[in-house]
Amino acid sequence: MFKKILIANRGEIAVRVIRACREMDIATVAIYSDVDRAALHVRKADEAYHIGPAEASESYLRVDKILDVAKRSGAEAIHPGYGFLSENAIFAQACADAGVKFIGPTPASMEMMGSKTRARQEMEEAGVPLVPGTSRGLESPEQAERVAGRIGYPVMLKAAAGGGGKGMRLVHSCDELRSALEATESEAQRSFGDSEVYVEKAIVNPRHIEIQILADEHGNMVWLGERECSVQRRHQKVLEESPSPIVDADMRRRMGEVAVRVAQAAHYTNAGTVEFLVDQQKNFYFLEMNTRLQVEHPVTELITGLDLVHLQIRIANGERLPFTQDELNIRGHAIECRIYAEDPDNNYFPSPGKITLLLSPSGPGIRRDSGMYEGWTVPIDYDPLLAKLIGYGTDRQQAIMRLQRALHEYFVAGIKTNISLFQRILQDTDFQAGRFDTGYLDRLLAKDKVPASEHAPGAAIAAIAAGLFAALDPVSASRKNGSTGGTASAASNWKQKGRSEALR
Ligand code: MV4
Repeated sequence: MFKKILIANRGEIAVRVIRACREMDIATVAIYSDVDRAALHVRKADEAYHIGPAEASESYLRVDKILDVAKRSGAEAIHPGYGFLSENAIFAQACADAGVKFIGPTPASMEMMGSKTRARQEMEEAGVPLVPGTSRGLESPEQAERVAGRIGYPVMLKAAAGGGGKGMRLVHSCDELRSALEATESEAQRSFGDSEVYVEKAIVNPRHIEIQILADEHGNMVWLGERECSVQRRHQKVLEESPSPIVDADMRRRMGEVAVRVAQAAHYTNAGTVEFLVDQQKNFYFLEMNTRLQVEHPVTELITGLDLVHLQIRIANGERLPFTQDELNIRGHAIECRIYAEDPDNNYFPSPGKITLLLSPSGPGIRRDSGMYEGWTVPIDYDPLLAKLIGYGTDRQQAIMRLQRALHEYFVAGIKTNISLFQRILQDTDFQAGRFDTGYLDRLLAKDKVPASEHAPGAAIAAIAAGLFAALDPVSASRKNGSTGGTASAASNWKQKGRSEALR
């Protein structure tokens, strides 16, 4: 087994990997930029190396600096986490060339899945269900019109080098097609340096459901159930759960078998995720494969009882999968909330700054993967994900109740977070009934919007003023409440004191 692993990442995922390494008696090496000197992953690792300024392009994306740290520290393997260099085939190849094991798939698998047209060609060959469309770049507007006419509007134009919602355009009719194609091509050229664009039939109000797979380096592969990821905003997932409320045992097995077929066609190794679009008739279509450990992997860990990071490391070490598909059981229900440093009252704009007070939830059925601590300053330079709060229960109802309780316990002061959004989602009747698709969250947020003309700030200001008065002058407030002092009010005085401290 490896004796030392470098974690080429930051934040909660770096902490997650460090935890697995500690359990496996593997030493850890952290890297950090200027603004991450005091970050949690740096404090938890055995060693830490400064690699440059805040800009990711000069630090967490610098292949040369990271491999230099691997050499200096004697790390034998690199875990890339998610984001940054995790899906970069050039980085994976550079690791191999430097004699450092990349904990993930081969550069060839990553390249195949990096090009969406290449992936479609290979998957078509393997008999994987695809959304009707082209598996090669469009060669002319006339060809685009022919294909779109044949598959029927609406259609989706997509950049071959895109993915995750980048470089996509919905086209409703033939009139829009030419200008949309030109716009998508020039945007693809600007964003990815590759103007290749293909077309697919647009699935209206789809669900986004993905299958976790694991593959060892001896040809063994398993699927680990699905994750329902439809609750998202602007292609940023907000809440994920497993099982999906709409997937039954038969659909799960069929999706799992297709996901394994995808992985086999890609000669895939290590952990990966196969994304599907699911239409209103529950037909599912291959969309793309993510060649990394994903943010939402904990929900799969909770319903399978596996540790995906341990398994990634063992697979990278050349070991065989320690179980077969038949030996796997899915039990219970897990839901993950992504806690972001964002301001719900300002269009979910990033909200960096110092965390002045932090009260964190725990207790039955709660897992928290966090990269923050009290006194730490959240930098503006990276993804605003602070923590993941995952609720687990014997069924969906219990997972929801436990999460609601834990969210109530969560208190983060000094910065804004999206914690209140989850209370809103979890109490929504459509969410509770499992009735949602990828448009759900936008619709929910639109419901909350009150026209400016209907704002009545006077009542809210009066209520806040009364609350402040009661908190800052507890003696007169408690006299008004008819309190006569003694032991009962001694307890409540502590509460009053806490409240007024929190208001300072
Ligand atoms: C689609 C689609 C409808 N039809 N493709 C967005 C992310 C990228 N991976 C693909 N995406 C979509 N592709 C066809 N042919 C709708 C989406 C889509 C979406 C997909 C997954 C999760 C959220 C989404 C939100 C809007 C659109």
